[in-house]
Amino acid sequence: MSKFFRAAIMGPPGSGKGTISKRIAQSFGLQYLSSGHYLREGIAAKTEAGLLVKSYVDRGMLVPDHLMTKLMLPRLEQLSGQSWLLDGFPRTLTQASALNALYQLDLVISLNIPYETLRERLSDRWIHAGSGRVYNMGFNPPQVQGKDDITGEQLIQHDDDKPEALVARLRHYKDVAKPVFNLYKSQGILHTFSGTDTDSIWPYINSLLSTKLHMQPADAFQTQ
Ligand code: G5P
Repeated sequence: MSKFFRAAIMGPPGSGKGTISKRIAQSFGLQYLSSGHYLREGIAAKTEAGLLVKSYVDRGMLVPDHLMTKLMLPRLEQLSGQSWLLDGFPRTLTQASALNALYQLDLVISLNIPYETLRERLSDRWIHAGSGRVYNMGFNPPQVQGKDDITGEQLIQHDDDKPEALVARLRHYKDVAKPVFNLYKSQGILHTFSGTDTDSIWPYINSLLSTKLHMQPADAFQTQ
């Protein structure tokens, strides 16, 4: 195993990748990189690349592989000497192969959540655009309805959480995820967690990571 711990989390839209990644980052001190967050940053900045990305994200389509690798791989380069967790990248076999050529992952977490659960969660999801803080009107509602807890600013819904975009996102996810799972399964690093609620799945993920990280040498998280 490499000196630093490198992991990725995969799952369909609304499966809880973001929620669980934040818990992992907080509990285990990993750097956390979310592809969706970086894409939304580009969209908000209204750069040429951001507008191109928006045309895919709004339709629930995957952003082309060459744009994704260009977005994510340089960020990982900046984190050389640190342990990290990727949320939402890689999503296709091309992305996984590009990542694999540079880094050997230690662990891939896959979240397996029923469709009906995903649909309910996403239709109830609200976001603070500035920070990316995520709320769910049932699971983790804001203190004041429609307002961000920290800034008090108005919450919004993503265009790609609307029903038509959601169905397209789920279909694409299934098609492209299978060969990626096969790759990681063949490397013996894929761990799948199934269930309908994050709080029930979390103790199993927490326990797996505690075991994996405990096996690392004591200096595993020192910088180079
Ligand atoms: P993203 O941003 O990566 P998705 O579509 O993969 O987006 P999403 O929608 O952000 O994933 P998530 O991170 O899996 O979902 O889940 P989450 O945000 O933590 O939880 C979803 C909601 O459920 C939240 O409101 C949360 O509070 C709530 N929740 C969590 N657990 C529970 C629970 O137990 N119970 C209840 N009731 N609620 C719960 O990507 C966006 C787009 O960017 C592009 C694509 O176009 C993609 O569609 N993109 C890429 N394209 C190509 N390649 C890549 N690598 C790409 N990465 C992103």
